[in-house]
Amino acid sequence: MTAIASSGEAGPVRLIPTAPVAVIEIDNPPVNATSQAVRAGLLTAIHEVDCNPQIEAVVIACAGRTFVAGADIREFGQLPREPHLPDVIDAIEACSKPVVAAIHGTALGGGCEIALACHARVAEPGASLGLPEVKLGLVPGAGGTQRLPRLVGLEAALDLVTSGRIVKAAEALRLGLVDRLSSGDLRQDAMDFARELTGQPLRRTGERVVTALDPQEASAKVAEIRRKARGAEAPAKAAELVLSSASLPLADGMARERETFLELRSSEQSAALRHAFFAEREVTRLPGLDSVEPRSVQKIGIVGAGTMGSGIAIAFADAGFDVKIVETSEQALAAGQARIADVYDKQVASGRLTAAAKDERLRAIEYAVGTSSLSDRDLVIEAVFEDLEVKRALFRDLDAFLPPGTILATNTSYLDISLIAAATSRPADVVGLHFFSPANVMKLLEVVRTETTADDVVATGLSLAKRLRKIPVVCRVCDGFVGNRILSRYRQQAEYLLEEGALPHEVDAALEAFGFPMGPFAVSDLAGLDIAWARRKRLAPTRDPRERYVDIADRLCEAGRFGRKTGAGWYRYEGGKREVDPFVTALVEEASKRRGLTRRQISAEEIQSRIRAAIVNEACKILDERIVERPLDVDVVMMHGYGYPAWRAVPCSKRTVWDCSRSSRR
Ligand code: 3H9
Repeated sequence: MTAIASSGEAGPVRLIPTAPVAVIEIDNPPVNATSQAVRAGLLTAIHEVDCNPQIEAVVIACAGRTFVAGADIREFGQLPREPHLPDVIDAIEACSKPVVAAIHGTALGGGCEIALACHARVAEPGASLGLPEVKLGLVPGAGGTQRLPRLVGLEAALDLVTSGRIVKAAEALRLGLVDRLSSGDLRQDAMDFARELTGQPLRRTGERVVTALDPQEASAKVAEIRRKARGAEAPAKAAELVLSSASLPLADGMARERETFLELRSSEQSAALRHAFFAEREVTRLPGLDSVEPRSVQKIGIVGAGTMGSGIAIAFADAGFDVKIVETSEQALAAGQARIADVYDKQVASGRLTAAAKDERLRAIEYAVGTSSLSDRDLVIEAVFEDLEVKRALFRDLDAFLPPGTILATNTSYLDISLIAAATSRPADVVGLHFFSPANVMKLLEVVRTETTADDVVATGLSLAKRLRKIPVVCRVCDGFVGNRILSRYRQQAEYLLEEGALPHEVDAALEAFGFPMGPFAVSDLAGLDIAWARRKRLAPTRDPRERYVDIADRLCEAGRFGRKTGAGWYRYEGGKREVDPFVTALVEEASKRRGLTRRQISAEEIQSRIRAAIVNEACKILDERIVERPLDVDVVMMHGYGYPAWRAVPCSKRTVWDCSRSSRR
């Protein structure tokens, strides 16, 4: 087998001209993105296939861990350079000989679009495919909105393109997105398929016809997609393009798609989402920790089987760890066990988990009364009552019998971890692992280091996060760490707005329109008002009397309104539906009177900019105090812990800081 280079010997694409079926191999680590060199190489290789009479068919395959994972996102800030991907992809589809895609890893964005233009697709069973461009504030820009519906129909294409959902090979096969799954040797299977296709009419996706949706149904779908996007503009634009595939010839549909892609590529929303994409990856690399080996951790001990402890146990069991959870009594243990079983039962009922997988996860979790059975654990994490002395006593107890090197982690949300570490003889082995509720769902993990935490313990926190498929942010100790500290300022500002004239539903509506999934008062009702109330009562004696303190939440709690679980909080819930409650309106108006404030109409814009300014202000203080190393750490916390809309310029981006300082001068 001879290999000739298509774009210079060192190029990322080479044609392996085996006869009668050749292979075009893309080798552009880490993810075979379609950089300019890849596009140029592909175009040359396809021309060579067309011209070489000995080649009857060709397979496009990739070296390394994945098929093409998309266009090179790093090039998006620059002027587009020829050859453009749509032209390369058109050339693939127009090839006079069968072209088969051999897909392993992920075929995403431009990679999926290459596969769509091939005349057939074979995928490894573990492969996945999708058009995630909307997650970058874009629409597919190389035919995805036009060819996908031609292959899988409008309904499925609308779902995939507007959500950016990635499908596994089995679903792709069911949808018609791939033709075959490989039985073992992917390249050989693809070559065999290509050979079968020689001499037959070419299966060009772009020549297929799309059945249109009923116009009313189509516009209802676009309206629903726009509503769900809560201000992000790409999904609805993608939907319109997909729908146009039923009426426009391929070339016209592609031209419209390209125009929209280029317009969105230079939008602020896409710039913000690209910042988020790279921030999520950069956040896992902490300066100074690159060469530090994490400790080996497989056996996890969890103290406390309440809501947090149970969620943490599920997160570890889901990631294949060996978990042991302990409680102080059989009764508390049984309650925890029931809570865990209930989460898995719901997952099975909704089809997200098979019964066999549930049994396997349940088997991974052991239950015991008392801490002494934790002596074989590599890491023990406490999720007990939020009280410093309770936690210090527990760590003193654990320190007495756990072998040297066992990591002691605390899931505290606010307490000073240095004081907890000081209760042990191994402060270097103590770290905060702050999960967010529900711990098995939320992506964010704050890894909190004290002045004495060893580097390899911090590195272990980062590596655990990766195994748990969470996004870690390393920070130092302060009240509430990054997320809860910012949240308390955000809540405080929301309460000031109540005293000055807004009502809870107006604040919530303004922030939901800004892009948060829920406003702060609706979130409080969901989480329950009682825990924060208990904390406020604990802190009351040390609160600065000069601080502006809004007591509406205290009065709600005094009235027994702890949120959804009691049927009332900031709202009332009849039949589970959130409703504005005149009782709360009266309480808010009384609070304004007590403060001596004349209530005024506050616009949604003012609500949004004041809340945003409160967030940015606290973020700047956090950076100033070196609680985190970089602005992107704060951005990641806000996006993944608090639903800050990533398509907005995130809190620490230059754009947001500038906007906030401008609006505060108005
Ligand atoms: C598109 O295709 C537009 C087209 O429709 C039209 C064009 C005209 N570009 O995530 P990882 C880097 S839009 C550049 O840690 P994993 C990433 O930054 C694109 N770089 O690995 C990281 O670098 P570093 C549509 C990229 O195994 C390294 O690769 N495609 C790109 O956890 C490893 O990444 C997407 O949106 C890229 N496209 O996950 C897919 N992708 O080591 C985006 C990755 O320096 N990518 N890098 O930090 C992903 O979803 C994941 O990276 C993937 C691998 C699932 C592929």
